[in-house]
Amino acid sequence: MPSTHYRACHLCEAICGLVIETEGDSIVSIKGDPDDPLSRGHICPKAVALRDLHEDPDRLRQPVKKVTDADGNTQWQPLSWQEALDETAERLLQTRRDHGADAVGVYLGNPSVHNYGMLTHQNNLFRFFRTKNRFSATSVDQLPHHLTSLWMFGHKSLFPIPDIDRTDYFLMLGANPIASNGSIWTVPDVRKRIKALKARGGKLVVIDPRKTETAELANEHLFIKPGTDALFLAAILNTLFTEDLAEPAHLAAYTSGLEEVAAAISGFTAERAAAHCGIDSQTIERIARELAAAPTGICYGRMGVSTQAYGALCQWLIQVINVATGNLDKEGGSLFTLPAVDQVAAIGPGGFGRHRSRVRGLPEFDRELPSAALAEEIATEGEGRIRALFTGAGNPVLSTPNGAQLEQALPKLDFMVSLDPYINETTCHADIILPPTSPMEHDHYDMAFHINAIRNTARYNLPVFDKPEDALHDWEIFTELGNRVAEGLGEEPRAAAAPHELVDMALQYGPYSQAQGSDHALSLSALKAAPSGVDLGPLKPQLPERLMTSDKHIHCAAPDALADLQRLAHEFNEPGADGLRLIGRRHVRSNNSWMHNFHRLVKGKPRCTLMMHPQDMTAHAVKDGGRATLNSRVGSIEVVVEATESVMPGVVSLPHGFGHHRTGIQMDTAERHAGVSCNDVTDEQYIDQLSGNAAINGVPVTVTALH
Ligand SMILES: Nc1nc2c(c(=O)[nH]1)N[C@H]1C(S)=C(S)[C@@H](COP(=O)(O)OP(=O)(O)OC[C@H]3O[C@@H](n4cnc5c(=O)[nH]c(N)nc54)[C@H](O)[C@@H]3O)O[C@H]1N2
Ligand SMILES: Nc1nc2c(c(=O)[nH]1)N[C@H]1C(S)=C(S)[C@@H](COP(=O)(O)OP(=O)(O)OC[C@H]3O[C@@H](n4cnc5c(=O)[nH]c(N)nc54)[C@H](O)[C@@H]3O)O[C@H]1N2
Ligand code: SF4
Ligand SMILES: [Mo]
Repeated sequence: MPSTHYRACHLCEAICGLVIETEGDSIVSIKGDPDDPLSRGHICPKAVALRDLHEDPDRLRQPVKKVTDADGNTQWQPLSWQEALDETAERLLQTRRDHGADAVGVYLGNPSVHNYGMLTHQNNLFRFFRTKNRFSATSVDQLPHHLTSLWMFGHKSLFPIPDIDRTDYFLMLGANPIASNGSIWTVPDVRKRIKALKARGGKLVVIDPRKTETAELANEHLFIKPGTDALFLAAILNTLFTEDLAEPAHLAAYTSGLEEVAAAISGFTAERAAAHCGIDSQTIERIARELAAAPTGICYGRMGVSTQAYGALCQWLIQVINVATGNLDKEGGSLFTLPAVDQVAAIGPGGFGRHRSRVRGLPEFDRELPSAALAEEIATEGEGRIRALFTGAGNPVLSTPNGAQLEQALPKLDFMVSLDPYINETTCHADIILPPTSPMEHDHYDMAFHINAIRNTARYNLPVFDKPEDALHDWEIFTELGNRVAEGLGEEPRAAAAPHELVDMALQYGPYSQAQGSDHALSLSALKAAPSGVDLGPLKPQLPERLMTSDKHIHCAAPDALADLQRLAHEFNEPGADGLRLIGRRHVRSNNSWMHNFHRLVKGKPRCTLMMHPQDMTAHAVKDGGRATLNSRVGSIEVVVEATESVMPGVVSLPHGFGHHRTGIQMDTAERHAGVSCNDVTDEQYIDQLSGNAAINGVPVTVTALH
């Protein structure tokens, strides 16, 4: 019997609504849901891969344990859930008993934020392991955004969201939403929205070392030398101050510290920036003036300015610019959201530097240490060394800097368990793999990304298929493990409400609840009755009430950021070194490391190429399509070079998430499109020294032709 299901896609931050047709156990079609008030029918090529993921024969359906036979051959042996959970809990407990809580390490990857049961239930297990050694994809990604929000707005998740549909001027740095579909900016169908911005006479300016798909659409694209954005942004801000263009307007009454910032950046002139950025001083000043003159404007930066040596400084400067131009909390500027399940109200604000990593002394953020320090915390002997590791929904061997070093460290563990559907580059090192149900087999409410969305909406969807017998959801695995650990410690297990019950409660007391006097009267049953989602309206100004600082002020003069300006001044006192810099690249048919096992997403021209400017190719004697080694302080990989003028001279670009040639993985299609891992040359020591975030962009590299 054919039937129709509704579901939001959880693969990326755009959270597009989908209509899924099934027939029996099969998915017949996946289409965009025109009635979704946020995505309005938009869909990208990855959505149909949800079917491939569900049907993938390589996706584990049962726990497996690594066993080694007498000849030293390893094999994966199927286990019952009972056996797998008992053994996992016992091994984790044993490590805790013998070596203390810090001996248990945790790494959680990106999909753990897209899977609401993982968010609501992970603490059913982790509350027993109050380890300092927690890591996640945050510190190879958006950590600087959290830090800036904590400093300025009082909460790590209070992100200003670009109001693209109503703006006049959009200055975008280090983001490629046409490929990524937006990040810390849930903006389905961004292409149409950029076109509409231009059609109404608005302007998009893109600052990027590569002329990306987004830059192609922009009114203006400017190449920038990787890692110099902080100079560019400081010069924009300085121009606003020196030319008397800074006008916080409505924000003035509850903004503090702008004068201090103005004084601190007074030496960062456009001339000084121009000497390093590759953008001339007149252009920098012109952009500052245009932004100030526009009735409404946005300054926004993403991965390219977050995962670089001045990530936190860049994100802080961006938000100070939004304040100084009076564009924060204004329609057509950047606004805070008010999601139906409000994370800002529900979770703590976060904190920074309350403890440091054992080996390198890197600061924690929100009780997590920088992932660039994971390998050394496993490999370096001594008290507090990580001896057992739990990974969930992550692939740090491919996704964290110097992944090869981590790969060598993992076998030193006494025990490793991975909560993951695949045997991939990371999980192949585990002793036990616990595979959850497929996304089609559990319900979905997006807990994380409504907070970043350009419109307030809410959507709950039931599972497309029933849960198979003898399968567990991610949240059930956390609960089952937690219960066993509780028993081992002689504690009472917690009664665990299901994720949907928690969401129901949050909705019924949230900002759109009857209890709060909202006409929307949201509850789970209200959302079940509207499977394409409920529209809660456009973003609205909410300051100062929405601020979480104790005095309800925006704090511009963050002491750590002001201090970091010295590092910037110091580094760029000298002319920069000339060598090549490596940057990353995303493609709409890929998603980090785990979308390469689906034929329809990987077919066609190989995408794992090193883009290089023809000028640099001549200088390095490499040819289009030729082979070369890409070398850095930490390693060398063999690459195929692709000639293009879309990268600026001095810059090479390689996508991440490839490198599926490693032995021991069981992902058939990915192995046949293996590529190389960019993170075998990114450097775990090359970080944003302020935040500890990985600097995977702007890495100094050399290229040597192979003939
Ligand atoms: N050089 C370079 N490195 C980068 C980046 C870059 O741009 N350049 N980008 C960085 C960024 S932004 C990020 S977010 C990280 C991502 O880093 P990671 O999160 O570590 O890596 P992913 O490739 O997203 O791996 C996701 C894993 O989750 C599993 N998985 C998928 N869905 C589920 C689920 O529902 N439940 C469970 N239990 N498992 C699931 C997949 O099988 C896969 O093993 O990579 C970072 N690394
Ligand atoms: N198709 C697809 N979509 C995705 C993902 C994916 O892997 N594939 N991953 C998802 C995830 S986890 C994330 S975090 C988001 C990321 O979303 P985005 O940040 O929008 O995507 P990126 O392609 O990483 O864009 C970073 C840009 O920064 C540029 N850049 C590099 N170095 C510098 C620099 O020093 N200065 C400046 N100004 N620019 C620089 C790069 O050329 C690139 O164009 O995408 C999400 N969506
Ligand atoms: S843009 Fe993102 S959320 Fe939308 S269909 Fe593609 S992968 Fe899914
Ligand atoms: Mo990410």
